[in-house]
Amino acid sequence: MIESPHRRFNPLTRDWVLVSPHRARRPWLGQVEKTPTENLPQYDPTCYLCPGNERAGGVKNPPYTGAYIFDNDFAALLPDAAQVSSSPSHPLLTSSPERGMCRVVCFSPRHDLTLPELDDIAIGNVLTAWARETSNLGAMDFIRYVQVFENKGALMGCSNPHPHSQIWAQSQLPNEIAKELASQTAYFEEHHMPLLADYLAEERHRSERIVFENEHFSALVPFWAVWPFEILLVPHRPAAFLSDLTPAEVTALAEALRQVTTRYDNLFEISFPYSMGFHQAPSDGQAHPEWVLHAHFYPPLLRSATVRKFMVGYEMLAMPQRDITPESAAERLQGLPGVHYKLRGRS
Ligand code: H2U
Ligand code: ZN
Repeated sequence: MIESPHRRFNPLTRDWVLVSPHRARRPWLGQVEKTPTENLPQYDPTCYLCPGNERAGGVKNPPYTGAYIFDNDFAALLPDAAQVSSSPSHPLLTSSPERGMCRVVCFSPRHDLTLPELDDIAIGNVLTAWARETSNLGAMDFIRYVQVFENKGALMGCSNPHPHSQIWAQSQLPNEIAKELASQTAYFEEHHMPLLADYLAEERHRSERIVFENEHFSALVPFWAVWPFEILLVPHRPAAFLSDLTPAEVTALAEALRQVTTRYDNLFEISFPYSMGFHQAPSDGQAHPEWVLHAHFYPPLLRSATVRKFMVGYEMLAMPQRDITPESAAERLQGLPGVHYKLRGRS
């Protein structure tokens, strides 16, 4: 492992990251975050997402019992064909209409239970909802890509503590997907193997960045991780969509999600903030043998529950930079208990 400053290449996005391990212990007199509120009620009468409550748009939630899905009342994308602005065309002023739909998926009726506090059956139900929504939205003629994601914690801009995720389906490929499609396609054409299948085989062989593994999934801190405790979750059998997974693989993915989020919470013994999401293949009706379904976890915390990694000056103007190595982050996460700190002592 290199301990002096070096850069690492991300073959999925073709970006570089600067790694400066010697900088990990620099003094910190900067901003300190508030720790997340613990002990939320099981039901909050003022929550827009709890069963039976009225949402901000005026619709009342049913008394739901499992995962609950609804159209986002403040959707960023709309299904109707937009009018393009009539301003004079110029190659430096390019725009194009974007159509789409936004949905919200509540994980469960419980206001107080985050992913790692749900059992594998309940997490499996969320996975099934994500898979079904991806298939249904992706089958619409104007949809080309479906993004499933969760913003967790006030630090990540989550607007409501009731555990939920979002789905944005749209008519064109977003930037990150366009980059990942280009690199996975080029790799597949050259090597006749999916890029992520080859990468996973190498990581499993080396095992220094693996955080958790079961029969069907591996969670690892990628070699090119940008965020301090970033994780990539990859299936052992290349599959392009959540709906391609067998029931056994769905169960294994539920366990892997619970294990990753449990270790995150156990790291600083707080409800660990992050943005996570699944990158599935484009929903363009084509076969995607190059594409391997995967989840990215991007958590902002660095040293403690209250000191975050800021992606500011150099990161905004030049390139991402990290202090702790991906290997030391993986070692810490891998060594943490697989039982959530709030559930310890309970059977
Ligand atoms: P966050 O993941 O950013 O917290 O998003 C919650 C989403 O829920 C947000 O996109 C939607 C917001 O538009 N929402 C509703 O659709 N109805 C509501 O009554 C509240 C929030
Ligand atoms: Zn609630």
